[in-house]
Amino acid sequence: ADRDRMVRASRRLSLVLRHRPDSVGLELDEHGWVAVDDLLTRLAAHGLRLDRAELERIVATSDKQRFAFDQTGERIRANQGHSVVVDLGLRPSAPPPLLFHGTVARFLPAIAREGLNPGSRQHVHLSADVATAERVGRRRGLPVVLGVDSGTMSADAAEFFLSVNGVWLTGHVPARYLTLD
Ligand code: HQG
Repeated sequence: ADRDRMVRASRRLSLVLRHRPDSVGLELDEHGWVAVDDLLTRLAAHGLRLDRAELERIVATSDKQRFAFDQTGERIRANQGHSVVVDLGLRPSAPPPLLFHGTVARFLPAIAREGLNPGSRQHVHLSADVATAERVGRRRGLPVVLGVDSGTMSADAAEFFLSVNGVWLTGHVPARYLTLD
């Protein structure tokens, strides 16, 4: 029961810290941070009572390390996955030669035409290994894993960013760099 409550709270945090801070009357700063006190107050005002210790537990145990506190512990943000425009301050870094993207078959015709688009998020999300990409795809159905020739993309001047929780991010992947695994 407690676990369920923590999972539900974690989903709500993802929603608030990535997509809909306005849903509880919050604004993120330009780097995605929000004051912990404000967050807890606003969540409570919208029916989710969490204390600081519970929030720390969610941050520490999140399977994907979705959230991080700043150095003072006074602010919190999502590590990636935003649709709200924020500058996470990630520096471009050289990707491994091959990355993976997990999706489902129904998206393949559009992906073949347009390449991988970030959709409502700020970046296309890529995984360093097939197993992770399969998990991402499985959220939507039978997973299909695409290989991304990130080495060539990078040589062609595309920028890649590694989020602090190990997700590779890039703006767009043209179809010519994709292979069906
Ligand atoms: C697809 C989760 C049609 C794309 C995961 C994906 C990840 C296209 C969907 C993170 C397309 C977007 C992100 C095109 C891409 N035409 N469909 N041209 N280009 N797509 O959720 O990568 O649990 O925005 O294949 O683990 O699925 O939230 O991205 O299926 O790290 O922390 O459009 O979310 O993490 O879906 O997942 P999403 P995603 P969390």
